[in-house]
Amino acid sequence: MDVREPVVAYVALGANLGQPQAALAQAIDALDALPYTRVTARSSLYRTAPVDAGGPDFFNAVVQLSTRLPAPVLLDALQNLEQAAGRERPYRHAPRTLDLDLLLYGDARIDSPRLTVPHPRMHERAFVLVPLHELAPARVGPDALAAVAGQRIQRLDA
Ligand code: A4P
Ligand code: MG
Repeated sequence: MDVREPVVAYVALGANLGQPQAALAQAIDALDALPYTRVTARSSLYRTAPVDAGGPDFFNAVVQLSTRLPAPVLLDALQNLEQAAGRERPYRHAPRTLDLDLLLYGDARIDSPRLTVPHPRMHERAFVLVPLHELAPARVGPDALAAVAGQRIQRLDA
């Protein structure tokens, strides 16, 4: 792999099956253990109403990474962690033991068949915008939070 400058990336974590809080905590540790990657900040943990999805409430959080991994390699790593957590994909938006979405990768705009960055649905979702705003208020537009204010989200820790 090329030696390259670290990039600041943001990853959204979500789970609503099994033991969601434990799954998120383990995933954050696993992200910090990835090669060429450090978790440099983590949001509070949130309990959220499912959006366009069924099943119980979700637990959601966002982490900030400093990584030298290229974005497609980082996506591979996220998908490997989802698999390791027992993720099954019976249908789109099915309840899940762990979902890891790459929200932002520096200022990159990526539109490939398997990777779109910024994440195409992040601006519709309080469960992404509220924790992202904690870590990177400048990356969340002033009207964005107001637009999702009707979605139920409860902060569980400070
Ligand atoms: N993919 C493309 N761009 C990206 C990206 N930036 N990050 C591709 C991650 N993956 C990306 O994802 C489908 C495909 O998206 C992948 O193969 C990847 O190549 P998936 O995780 O397999 O499927 P999914 O999660 O069921 O679908 P999708 O569209 O990713 O769903 P979302 O948008 O992740 O939404 N409600 C609450 N309260 N909390 C939640 O966390 N999550 C969802 C899932 C719905 N409702 C929710 C929550
Ligand atoms: Mg996903």
